[in-house]
Amino acid sequence: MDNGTEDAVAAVAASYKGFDPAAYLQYNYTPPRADFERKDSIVPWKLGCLHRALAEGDVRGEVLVDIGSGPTLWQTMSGCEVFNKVLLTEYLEVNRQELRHWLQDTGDCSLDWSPYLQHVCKLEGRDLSEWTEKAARMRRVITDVLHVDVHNPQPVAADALPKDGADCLVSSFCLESVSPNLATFTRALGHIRKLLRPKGHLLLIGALGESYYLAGPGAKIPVVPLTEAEVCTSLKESGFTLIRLEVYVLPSDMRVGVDDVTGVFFAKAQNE
Ligand code: U87
Repeated sequence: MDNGTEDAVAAVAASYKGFDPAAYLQYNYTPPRADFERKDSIVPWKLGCLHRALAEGDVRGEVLVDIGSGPTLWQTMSGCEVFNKVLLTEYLEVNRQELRHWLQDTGDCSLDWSPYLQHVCKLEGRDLSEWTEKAARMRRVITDVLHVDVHNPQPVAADALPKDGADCLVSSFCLESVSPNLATFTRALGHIRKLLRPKGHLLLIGALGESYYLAGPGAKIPVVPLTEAEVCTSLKESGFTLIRLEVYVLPSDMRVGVDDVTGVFFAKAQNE
């Protein structure tokens, strides 16, 4: 890519210096966006997509990797039951620190994940009280929190993954939130595909029509606005076969002033 693109990538990276994990969790992971009493709230929708995609039985193997985890743990709550080894990855040290606090159970977390764990237990047909067992399983199977940069042709350290690649990748709201334009988004998809074994699955969640979000007071981060059609084309161009794409349209009361997202997509795809 040309210098202009690399400058634009660097400008997005600079905007991440203001990322505030506690504020970010407050904006996106409390009601109304995380209201477990409502089926049309964003978080229950996302958790339902991941649960269903993994319940279909075709996504199997040993190793699951979450790309661009941020300070959040919900993305692997279903996957932790299917895979025996789960790796989280994140670009910012403040977010890796937040994840480690929860994994080490030190008590100083910015968000209580127990309602999330209870909700996923319910999706799995288990008793709510089993959330503590799910938490224990997550702390056992998540073996590392690694650095990642999706703009690097080798996004995570080569020796961190199995030689043939992971069996499954999950990634939520990462690629479009770190890419200045569609070409860089597609290139990043190609980079993460290299972490996946042939025929391995990708479960990708992301924002539609978003041009910015706030990641803390005064931390405005630019986003490449995507359409459903662009997501499908980018997946194909970067070597994935699309199995299914689902779209969620934001109800007006989920537009809470922390971004201008209009919808959310969920894609289940397979490496060629
Ligand atoms: C999450 N996965 O909350 N390479 O889903 C790799 C990088 C790079 C880089 C920065 C975006 C927030 C999306 C987590 C975190 C996702 N982060 C890291 C936000 C935007 C819509 C919306 C959002 C969240 C960076 C929830 C909901 C909605 C962040 C992560 C992106 N608005 N990763 N080069 N640079 N990152 O530190 O942790 O990507 Cl409901 Cl609607």
